[in-house]
Amino acid sequence: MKAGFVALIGRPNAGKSTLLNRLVGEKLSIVSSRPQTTRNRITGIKTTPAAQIIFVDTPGLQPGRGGLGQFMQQTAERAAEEVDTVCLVVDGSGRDAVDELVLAPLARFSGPVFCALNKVDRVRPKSRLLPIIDRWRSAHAFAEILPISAADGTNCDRLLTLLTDALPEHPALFPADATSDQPETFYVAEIVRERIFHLTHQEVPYAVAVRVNELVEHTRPERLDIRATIFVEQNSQKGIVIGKGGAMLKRIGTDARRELERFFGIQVFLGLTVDVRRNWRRDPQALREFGFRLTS
Ligand SMILES: Nc1nc2c(ncn2[C@@H]2O[C@H](COP(=O)(O)OP(=O)(O)OP(=O)(O)O)[C@@H](O)[C@H]2O)c(=O)[nH]1
Ligand SMILES: [Mg+2]
Repeated sequence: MKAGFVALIGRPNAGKSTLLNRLVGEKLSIVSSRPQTTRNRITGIKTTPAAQIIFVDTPGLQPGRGGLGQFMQQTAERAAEEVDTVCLVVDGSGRDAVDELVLAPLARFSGPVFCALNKVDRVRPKSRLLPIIDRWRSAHAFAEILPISAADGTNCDRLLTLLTDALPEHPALFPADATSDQPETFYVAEIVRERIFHLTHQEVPYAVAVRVNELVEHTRPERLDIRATIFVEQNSQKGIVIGKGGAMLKRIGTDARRELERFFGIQVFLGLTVDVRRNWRRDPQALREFGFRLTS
């Protein structure tokens, strides 16, 4: 049996979370078309008869500004220190620069590093990939550089095989049916946040934090009762998240509830309220309260 940890690191928006979901086969990490969607270390566990791989999704590597930005940067850098293998995820459609921000954590890492050139479904003709592969090959001694598409699955099975082969011989670290080690409350907060990323614009999604206040499972009839608060930084943002006559909040709630019902497989009641916490992204106490604290 092989078992171990694989960190997915890379620039914001490269497709790390999409790839984690693809490799695990379940949607565990939220995705949006905007950079800096992921804020925490998120695990996704894939167990096969011969191996258990714990994928670690991370915030995009980016110079961190403010308390939250620094937390995100440190989270990404630390993830690359405490794993067996690193998989660098690059936007292979050409936009990601080959720079120190990405190369420095790789240089510090002593284990094998793979490079997944993602989004190749967007690259035509495929010969356009060759100079990009060359650039990355000369930047670091990767164990392998593989063009993939996390969106359509191209080469993802191959990547899974390569990453599995690189793991140490070890018994499983988690039960065979585990898919992550995040608490349910974290998952719920993330799904609400993802809906806000999809439905609001500009600064609003970045100014949002979601805290689950209550999550109770009822039997007969089976139902999950969830109460959560959406925190924003300013009154104007509160107005946007609530919307005219409460229309936006209702839409966020309905969309999130549908997804949570799919995930948990039971009926869900989701009660959402919106509150202002001024400048929470720079407030150490609020950051702790919203779960942005380094654990190691
Ligand atoms: N065409 C195409 N789009 C992709 C692919 N993988 C991801 N995307 C899209 O790229 C965007 C960013 O994807 P994410 O998975 O959120 O990227 P990320 O690296 O986790 O981003 P951060 O969490 O912000 O660091 C989303 O709109 C995805 O749908 C791919 O293989 N092909
Ligand atoms: Mg992400």
